[in-house]
Amino acid sequence: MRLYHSPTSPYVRKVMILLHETGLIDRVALTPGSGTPLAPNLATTAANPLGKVPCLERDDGPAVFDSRVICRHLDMLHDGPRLYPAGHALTSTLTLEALADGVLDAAVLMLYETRLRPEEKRFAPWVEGQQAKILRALDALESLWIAHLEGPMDAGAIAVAAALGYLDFRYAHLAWREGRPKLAAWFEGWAVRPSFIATAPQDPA
Ligand SMILES: N[C@@H](CCC(=O)N[C@@H](CS)C(=O)NCC(=O)O)C(=O)O
Repeated sequence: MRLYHSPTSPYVRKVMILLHETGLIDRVALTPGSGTPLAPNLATTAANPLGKVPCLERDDGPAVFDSRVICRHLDMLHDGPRLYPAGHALTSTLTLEALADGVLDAAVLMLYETRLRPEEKRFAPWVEGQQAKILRALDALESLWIAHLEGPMDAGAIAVAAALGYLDFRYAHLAWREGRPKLAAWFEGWAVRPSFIATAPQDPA
């Protein structure tokens, strides 16, 4: 399989963590695929019309995207405990993953706003609205999701770890740990996992 990859994409990191945790990492070749809406990566757009990473070319079928679909697909390929559980538990896992991905969506939109949009066209209230989404989601993680996070590892927990790692990487000034001691303590356990260390973002800039 071939994964269109970016060393800084938190969505790619979700997939990479899952590959490490499940032992599938050796079955995937990585191809550089970073692009932006202003400068699409042609290899990535050939595989994924949306031009986004991650995108996974399977050995036996068309390319799959986005990170949620890739993670679910990969979860069918290993012999360990399922990261997307069967039955009613699946709904919680998917909701948690959606919450974490929503943090990433807001954080990446904020980054594009400052990196890609000309300064005179920026609109501060829109950026503040994205940041408010992140802060509300973090508060929900602290107040509603700790018991789930402390249970068996699932794809939702992987997504949360990737999201918190991305906030540390790009938005350390948000100091997300302040006022969220349970989430911070949970994340401490992630920071030492080999899958998390091996996938730490590397900014070429
Ligand atoms: N919902 C997608 C989001 C993927 C995404 O936005 N990736 C960014 C990199 S962090 C990207 O490739 N952006 C290029 C573009 O928007 O053209 C997923 O979960 O995979």
